[in-house]
Amino acid sequence: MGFRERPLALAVLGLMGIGLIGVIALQTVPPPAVPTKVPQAAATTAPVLSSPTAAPAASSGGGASTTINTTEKDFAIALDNSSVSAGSVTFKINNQGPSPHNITIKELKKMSDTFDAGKTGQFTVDLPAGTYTVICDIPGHEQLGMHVMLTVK
Ligand SMILES: [Cu+2]
Repeated sequence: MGFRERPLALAVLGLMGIGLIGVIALQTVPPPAVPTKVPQAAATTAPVLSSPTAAPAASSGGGASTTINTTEKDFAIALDNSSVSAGSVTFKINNQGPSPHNITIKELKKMSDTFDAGKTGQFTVDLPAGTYTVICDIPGHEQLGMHVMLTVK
């Protein structure tokens, strides 16, 4: 190492020293302050004890009980519900006439009273699952249009 190169070497050493000091200085700078407040999310993310919200429906212990509003006229039958659950089914009959009409479950041969024009009444029958034809049993009325399908499931 020649004499003329020493100042350069010293300079290099000096720069290295400054650099080293700089590195140390950077490493000793305290890290940015970390927020010390307790995260509020902890409370809201705590596991919530789940309670059963969909308790099984209590069994009725028997068949369903269904009401079907039934309108009769010359010559048609209209049911407000043509698909019901098996069990006791009550037809609430409104005869809008002018002829007398009844309600008959054709397949079961079960028949209501016959109601005159303008009269109302009820007919309750136990219906197992199946597909039924609801008619008016008065001769000729089914053929004239008084028939409707009822599904029981
Ligand atoms: Cu009829």
